[in-house]
Amino acid sequence: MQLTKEEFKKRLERKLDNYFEEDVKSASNSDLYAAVSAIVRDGYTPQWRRIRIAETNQKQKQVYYFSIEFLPGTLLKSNLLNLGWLKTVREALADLHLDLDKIAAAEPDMALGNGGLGRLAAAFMDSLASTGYTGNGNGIRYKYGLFKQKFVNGYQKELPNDWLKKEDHWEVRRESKSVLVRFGGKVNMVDDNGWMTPQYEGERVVRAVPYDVAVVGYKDGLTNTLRLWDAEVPPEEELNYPTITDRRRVEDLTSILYPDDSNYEGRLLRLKQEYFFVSAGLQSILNYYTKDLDNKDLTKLPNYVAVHINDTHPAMAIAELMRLLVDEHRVDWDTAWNITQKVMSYTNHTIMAEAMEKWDVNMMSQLLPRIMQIITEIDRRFCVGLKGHVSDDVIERTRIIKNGQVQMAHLAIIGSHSINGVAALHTQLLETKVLKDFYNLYPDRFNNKTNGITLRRWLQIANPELSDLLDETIGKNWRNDSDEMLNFEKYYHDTKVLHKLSDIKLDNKKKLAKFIKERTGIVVDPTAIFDVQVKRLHAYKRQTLKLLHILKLYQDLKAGIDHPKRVVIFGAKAAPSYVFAKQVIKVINETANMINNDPDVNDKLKVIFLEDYDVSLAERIIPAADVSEQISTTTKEASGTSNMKLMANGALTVATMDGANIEIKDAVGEDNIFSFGLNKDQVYKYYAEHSYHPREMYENDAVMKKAVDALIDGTIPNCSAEGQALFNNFLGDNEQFLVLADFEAYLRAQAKIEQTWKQKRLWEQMSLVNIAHSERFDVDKTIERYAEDIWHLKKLEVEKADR
Ligand code: F58
Repeated sequence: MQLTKEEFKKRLERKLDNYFEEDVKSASNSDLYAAVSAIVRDGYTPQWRRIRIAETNQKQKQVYYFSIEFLPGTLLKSNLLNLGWLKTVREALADLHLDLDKIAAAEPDMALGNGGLGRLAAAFMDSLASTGYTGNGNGIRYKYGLFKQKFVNGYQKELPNDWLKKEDHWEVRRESKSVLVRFGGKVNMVDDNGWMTPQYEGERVVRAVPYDVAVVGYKDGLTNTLRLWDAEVPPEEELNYPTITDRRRVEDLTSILYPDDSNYEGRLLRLKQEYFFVSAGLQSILNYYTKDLDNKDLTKLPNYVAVHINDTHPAMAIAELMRLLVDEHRVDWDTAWNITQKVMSYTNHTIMAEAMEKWDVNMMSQLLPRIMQIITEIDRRFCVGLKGHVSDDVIERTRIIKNGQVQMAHLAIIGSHSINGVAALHTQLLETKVLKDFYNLYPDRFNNKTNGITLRRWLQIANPELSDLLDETIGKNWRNDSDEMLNFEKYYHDTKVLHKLSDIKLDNKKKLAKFIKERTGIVVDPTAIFDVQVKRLHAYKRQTLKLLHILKLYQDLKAGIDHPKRVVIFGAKAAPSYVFAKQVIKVINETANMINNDPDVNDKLKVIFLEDYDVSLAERIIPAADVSEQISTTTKEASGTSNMKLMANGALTVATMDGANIEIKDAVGEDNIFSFGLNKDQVYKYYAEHSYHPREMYENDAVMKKAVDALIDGTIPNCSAEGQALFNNFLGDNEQFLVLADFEAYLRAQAKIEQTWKQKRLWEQMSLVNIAHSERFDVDKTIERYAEDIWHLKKLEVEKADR
């Protein structure tokens, strides 16, 4: 739908008047945000409805992406972009002396995720709609999103993220689509006309109410739905929840997002959350299938429905679908199992053992007695089916229930037709190491789907200047067809384009410098190397290695050894219960404080740890980065996605050959990336032979020793305990992340970065190559592969006028 500037201005005046009795001059940014988002909503609502009707009429297969996290960030600019209105609205507002960026900043981040996994789920939603596939998100409407991070005396403090305090302008409550979810009680199987049927006793019934968020596809795309469930007391059950505490317990179910990447607290609540959104989602799918599509034959379900399990958190979907089919729809077990396997597919996002979910059988039996029975039966049949075909050892290693625990990854694998990793190396490690037994059992189920990013958000929205340069050089069609970005490489020798590229970067760095000044009071030089590491704080991601590099640079500068100017920028949240990660934050903050206030260093080196890294902050930092730090211990980072975003914005990557870094190197070529460090075989050799002795390395390398000693010799003030903790960690023989083993190679890579930085033209050329090849990580390409290989979807045929 076209929108002219004049029409927009008229609508804006009307909305401001109706909603707030304000005009453009008197309205606050928050009022303006509400008014502009209302105009956007009016823009997509009719097509959202028409597309739902088209879906029902065409009865084409749909995917439902089940994820306990979705991390869309803010939606105003992305909805404007996708409607094709961004430029018009920006200009119309400018005519009125208003700034779209300031208005958009009034939108709270929808931070219903921790990191990469949640962000990927949001990118997939955007991409499904943009590529024309009917894809639905299914998740939880957390009242509190990922915590707000504050630094107090250098320590991370967590504050609640009350993102719904101001009403959310995108969600629509759909009470009529509510369903009931049952917890606890006892279950007795009774014979009902020859069908063993569960009878529940003393269970708690919770009402799941969906809030739908429109997912507006780019230009000619669809408008799909992200359905997030809230928990309420069912009106007909009020008497069973007589006290405020009883009611609060129900509301608590969807109160908080677990902020933990390493280990879980409040496990029972987490288990409840998992079952809650899985059961609600599947019930609403079956309601749609049997009622709206009027389909009574459930054996045909896989022709219409694909359910994707994003990591193991929704893996109970397998048992729940079995329950719904067998208990509620009276489908026999074998048929139901066949349907379930065809419907379900599963993505694994990590090989880290501690993140592999396991649930206590007792806990599950109490909370979900019927589900536990069903899982027990799946496990029994799995073992019986394998008996005699493979060794008993293999059966023991692969079965679902072991040592009183339910292994969720095993359930996900056994109940799905497809299992994928998120980068080539990660998938290879799943097949050959972590899930080797399963790969031997079901080789055809395994496949790789390397992650992607939405270039719409990370280039078009976050970096409009670079997007304009692409338009001017290669034409505008890259915005629809990312393959065309490869043509940018033709400008490798074009001095004018290279200069423009560096002007744009400098401009973005100036903006970030201004923001840093506002936020922290620290002045940074925009002509310095902006060296960026943004991701969750985790030992395997090795912010610690960066810290040691900073200490080494500092020591050099103090000793009069010169280096090009550098600003190191961190953004990272630590899980609240992750002690080591929080110690790292404290030491980095104290190191930053020391360096930033040391007149000897002058402004040769600055260290900036920005608080509260989230999608919005990422949009400010990433376009301004020169160097992208991707330095995880090889084999540990499944894929990484900030690596792709930074590359698309022309940052040069310093990388271990881990996750998708390998594919970045393949795309840009060895000369356009700074790769370093142990390879996977060397890492596994250390583990297998227990041959990692970091203390020897430390004793034999004076430079390393000096940097590491800074942690304990009083160099860094106010963090002796934390410094000591890091020191002990680095030198322990069982330090799994091999920080010191990569130290020297990392310094060499950094020295190369400094040399390259001095050759301005070469740097710009490398940057250009990285931008051009980021097309490889366009999420739309990733989605096409999922749609074709895993979900078997066709695009919805919708008249252009109906979109
Ligand atoms: C991330 N996982 C991977 N998990 O670490 C990263 O390499 C990958 O690029 C990304 O997934 C997308 O595939 C991740 O973000 C979580 O945050 C989980 C949240 C719930 C608890 C367990 C960790």
